[in-house]
Amino acid sequence: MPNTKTLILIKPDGLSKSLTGNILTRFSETRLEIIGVKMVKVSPELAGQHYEAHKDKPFYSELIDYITGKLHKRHKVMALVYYGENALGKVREICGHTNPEKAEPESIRGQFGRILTSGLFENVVHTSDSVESAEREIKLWFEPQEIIYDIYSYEEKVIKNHKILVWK
Ligand code: FUP
Repeated sequence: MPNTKTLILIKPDGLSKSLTGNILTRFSETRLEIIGVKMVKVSPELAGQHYEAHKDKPFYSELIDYITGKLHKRHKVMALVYYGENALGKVREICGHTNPEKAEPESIRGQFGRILTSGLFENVVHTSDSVESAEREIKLWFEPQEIIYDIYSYEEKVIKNHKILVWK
């Protein structure tokens, strides 16, 4: 299996339930490498770009309230990039099905997710679902210098005498 990379978000419900340590332990069993990590206060703009594909869905505005932290009054998300052999597949398996009721009981979403009365899946973690979405999402959440390996090409730009790195 080739090496791949994937974005993981520990969503506001995961943080408010104090699941960070538990979730990271589950991922560490894969022996994959963390190549980027940070806490993010998610803006409505970032949330909208991340969930662009769902903008016409009935649950879209609640989804934005969820990821920006409005729903849990906990305005932060932990974003991580994992890298290694079949990272995408291994991480997806540990996370489980998007719908917590369909997720394997021992998966993160099966253990800790729930469905709100509104129908929204409160599923603790996000993870990329393909090589293409991983690239789009990692470039959305991280700057080139925040990732320890050169996983995608980037270029240097000079803005007001400051050098910055931007994804190509
Ligand atoms: P995933 O790739 O597993 O993050 O799932 P999707 O991109 O399909 O869905 C994004 C988010 O929308 C999920 F995390 C939860 C929410 N969602 C619902 O609440 N109801 C649905 O029927 C589908 C998705």
